[in-house]
Amino acid sequence: MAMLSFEKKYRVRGGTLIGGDLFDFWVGPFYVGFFGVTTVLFAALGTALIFYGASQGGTWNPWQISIAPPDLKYGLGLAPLMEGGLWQIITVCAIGAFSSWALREVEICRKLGMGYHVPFAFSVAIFAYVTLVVIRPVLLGAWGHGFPYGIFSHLDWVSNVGYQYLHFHYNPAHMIAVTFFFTTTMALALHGSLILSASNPKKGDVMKTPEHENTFFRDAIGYSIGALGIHRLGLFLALSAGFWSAVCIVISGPFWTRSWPEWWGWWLELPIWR
Ligand code: UQ2
Repeated sequence: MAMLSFEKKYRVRGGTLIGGDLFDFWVGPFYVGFFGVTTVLFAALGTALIFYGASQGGTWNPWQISIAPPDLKYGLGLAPLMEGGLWQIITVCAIGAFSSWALREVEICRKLGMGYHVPFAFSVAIFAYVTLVVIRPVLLGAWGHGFPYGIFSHLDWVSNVGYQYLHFHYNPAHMIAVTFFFTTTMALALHGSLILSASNPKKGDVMKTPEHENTFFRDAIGYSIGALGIHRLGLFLALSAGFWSAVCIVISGPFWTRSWPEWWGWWLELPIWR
């Protein structure tokens, strides 16, 4: 495995969050670390439990395998293993593995003297998942409000919860989240195409410069956000998409129990129409 010369300089001990030198080494290209070990342990246990649950579920069809959360009657208590207990342990393993991975990213950032933007971004994705399987179920008073771990079963869950609010697209936070998802794809399409247009010349030609990139957008729309700016914008758009997704589901139930179209009653009841 080729190692860049600067990597040798940074592949030194220190910068860990916990345990000092414990597991502070590399295996091949991979940094291990305390949180690398906890990631592997949580992921291995969680995966083994998913396979065990699948073996008890009556099908090995990958589309149909599903590990369901407990019945609502168990509230926020522990459920028997085969009645949602497996789902509860798998959820703990998933959160343990995701958080460990984020903290391992933090340790790598510290070793390299970099900003924490990558673990921060990943944390927003973890936050969206935790909102679905912990925060909202706790606010509603039962683990049974979490979603089942299965390919089609989780799609059915999304569809059913959507219809429970009659028309989920009228959820204002869902509207904001969708707008951020679409804007993210537009920003990445603009950025990816701009970079390739400047940096992937025909054979024999030389690469264009960042000045060409700026000039393209100044000529086209009178404004260029800049090479650093587009990445700040992209991070903001993507994190906002995840954040508003979490908001749109956590308000559904805990803070708004009627249909989402009805929420817009405030608009129809404005005194200006009277
Ligand atoms: C840009 C720039 C880049 C880019 C892109 C732009 C040189 C290499 C894509 C253009 C982006 C603009 C004008 C912002 C668009 C706004 C939204 C909300 C999508 O100027 O600098 O760097 O990649």
